[in-house]
Amino acid sequence: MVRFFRRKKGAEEAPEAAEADAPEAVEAPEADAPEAVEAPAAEEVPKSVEQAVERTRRTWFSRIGGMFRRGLDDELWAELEETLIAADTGVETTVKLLENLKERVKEEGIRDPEQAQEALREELLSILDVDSRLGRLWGPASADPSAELSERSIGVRNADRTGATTGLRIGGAAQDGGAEFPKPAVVLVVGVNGTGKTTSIGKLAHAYQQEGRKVLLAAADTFRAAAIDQLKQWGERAGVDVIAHKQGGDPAAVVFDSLSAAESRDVDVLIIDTAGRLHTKVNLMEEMRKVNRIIQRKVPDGPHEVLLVLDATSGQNALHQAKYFTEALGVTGILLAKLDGTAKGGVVFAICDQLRIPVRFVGTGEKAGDLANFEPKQFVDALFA
Ligand SMILES: Nc1nc2c(ncn2[C@@H]2O[C@H](COP(=O)(O)OP(=O)(O)OP(=O)(O)O)[C@@H](O)[C@H]2O)c(=O)[nH]1
Ligand SMILES: [Mg+2]
Repeated sequence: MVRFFRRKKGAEEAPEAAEADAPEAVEAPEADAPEAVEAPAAEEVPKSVEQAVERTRRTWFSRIGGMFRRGLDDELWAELEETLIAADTGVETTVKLLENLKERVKEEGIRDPEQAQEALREELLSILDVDSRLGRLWGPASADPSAELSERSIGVRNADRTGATTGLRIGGAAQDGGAEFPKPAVVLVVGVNGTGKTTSIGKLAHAYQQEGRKVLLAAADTFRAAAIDQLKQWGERAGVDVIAHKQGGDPAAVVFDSLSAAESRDVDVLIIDTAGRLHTKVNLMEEMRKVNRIIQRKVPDGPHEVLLVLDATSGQNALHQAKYFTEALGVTGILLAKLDGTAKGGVVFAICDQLRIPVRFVGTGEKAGDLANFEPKQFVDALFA
């Protein structure tokens, strides 16, 4: 699937002064003044998921067909195990997967290599089938009536969310009228340092902006001045405002200000960037919980999504990080960044199997358009293409 981006609408707003109701003992937010900036390289063709998993396919999965053709014996199972683990599928997940597969081959009396390989694809797909209705923005837009019911019960829209211009399903596409899109929708983005949080926020901001949603970004990663500048740059490129304080400021105060600004500026989507590490005396999880509390004080049903950004190139480490964030913060979705940068895309199976949290997006490059929804079938097909 190749998606094209159109040039963004030239609807940049004059920045406003920061809100007056900031808590005391907080520095006045800096004026965040995106000037008229050139549109991002919007005509570039974004990298597709197929391109992003090409290395994983070529390095590992392309061998699998040959293995099956040599016969369904112990050697096959051993080779498969080795290959899947090498592709970062994780020992636990791989062992479970192969046990299920062997059992199926036995029970169904499968002798045909092609049929056996098809069974492997099905088993891989079933691992990715995380039936999760977590979060308010990115849940499945299913035609299944039972899904419709449970979605309604937690207040999630069940409309077609395909973006009008980006092709991304990011919730509340303009053509839906957005009746049940929470306003402002609050997305809290978390993850350890360097995973791709700020870049991914830039991509999401760009996508929402393309759909005609008014976006505001909050620079609650106050750990490094460069982090604030980086978010501002993405804000400029996407043509959206950024609320920022100075380096070393209280992240919760930035969040507080951004929530006030979101209200007064009639913002549709507020996306909050957070630090992946802090000065040693502050516990990162405590800080994140505090940010969460501030959000809930102003937006009782928020944050509507807690997006954990994982780095696909960090393999099984990504999983350890994920566990620690999900336990502390109630993560509702995962964005797997840098899928294009690894030959070990099998990590997606380990993540889905072990966390049972939906992977909503994958990062396929460093550009604004290099973001795709994660579609299990498309992903497995790309691995075996
Ligand atoms: N190839 C590729 N690179 C990416 C992707 N997403 C992010 N990056 C790169 O990864 C690096 C780190 O990204 P950041 O967005 O700064 O990561 P971060 O999590 O905000 O980092 P900290 O603010 O230090 O915690 C940058 O060089 C990005 O360009 C992706 O999907 N593909
Ligand atoms: Mg960052």
